Amino acid sequence: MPESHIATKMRWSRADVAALLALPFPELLFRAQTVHREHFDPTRIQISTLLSIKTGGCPEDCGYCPQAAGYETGTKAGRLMAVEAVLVEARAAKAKGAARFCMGAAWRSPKEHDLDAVCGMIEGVKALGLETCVTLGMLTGPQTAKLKEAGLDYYNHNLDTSPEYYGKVITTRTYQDRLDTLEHVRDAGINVCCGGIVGMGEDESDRAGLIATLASLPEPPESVPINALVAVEGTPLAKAEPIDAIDFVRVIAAARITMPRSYVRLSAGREAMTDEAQALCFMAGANSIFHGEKLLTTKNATVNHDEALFAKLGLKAEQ
Ligand code: SAM
Ligand code: DTB
Ligand code: SF4
Repeated sequence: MPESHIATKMRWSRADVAALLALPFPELLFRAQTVHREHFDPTRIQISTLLSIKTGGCPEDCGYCPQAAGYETGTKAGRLMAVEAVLVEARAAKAKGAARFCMGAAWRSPKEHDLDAVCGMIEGVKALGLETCVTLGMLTGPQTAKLKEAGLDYYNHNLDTSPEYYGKVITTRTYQDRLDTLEHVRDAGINVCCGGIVGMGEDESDRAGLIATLASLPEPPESVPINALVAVEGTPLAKAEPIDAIDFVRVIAAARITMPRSYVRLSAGREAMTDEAQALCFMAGANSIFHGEKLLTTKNATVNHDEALFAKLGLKAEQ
């Protein structure tokens, strides 16, 4: 199995990752912690805040998503927010300790005039001294160039699951579409934020396939969000069996070991997690979270709860 210190130049096969996921838990955690400490201070957590700048009414059919127009989820579709309203939220996020401000839009891909408006938001948020991230759906090469020019730091575009399981969850675009956008983002010199969702009925081999694909991209993503499905009533995945907490920690550990220099974000799903499960995620190498009462449309762990958890675990926000 590949050694961690040369892993950035390494290609990880699905079998390699499956072998990691199957390790005895103490062994897996020890390996993840060893790799984590080679590259990071394990007591520091990167803090990002999310804002939905354009909610609902999305033409895509992602089986997990409350914002897809085709599902009755009670999500109210809105228009793109005004720049000034976004900046009010960004200032509040900064005051609460966020270092990065992530803006999400429920689009298949952005229209040109919408992209121009988002560029204005990026410029405004950057001027506050925050890092910027946006997730807007599929992009062309010229669109990524425009975002780079506006000063965008990160683009979030998730592969979500293994290539094989993808078609069971989404039919309106392909895995290759996702990979193409990721290539445009990388070519434009924007940092890549790319991860997936677990707890969608996939098996362990699909989880291994997702992690192996992420780790074997030409460059691993700088930021790897691992989401536990937030099962929303009205979506096709509303009744999906929740992932076992230990299995979730295993996925975090595998992401850490295979992408040693990346930030691994314990992303959606924290609201439903115990403190103990979150603590294990941090011990397995997770070093980033979304902070704030809301993700895009669903509830996040509360700010008060996070403060208490960080104090209990001796964790500090990375500035
Ligand atoms: N529309 C754009 C796209 O899909 O690329 C950007 C916004 S979309 C909501 C961003 C990501 O949120 C998705 O790729 C998915 O990984 C994650 N996501 C959406 N709904 C989720 C849910 N119910 N639970 C966990 N993650 C979810
Ligand atoms: C990511 O990987 N997770 C975030 C962010 N990137 C955009 C989104 C989570 C969304 C959870 C469901 C919701 O709140 O609508
Ligand atoms: Fe649309 Fe993104 Fe939700 Fe898919 S995940 S339905 S593309 S908002």
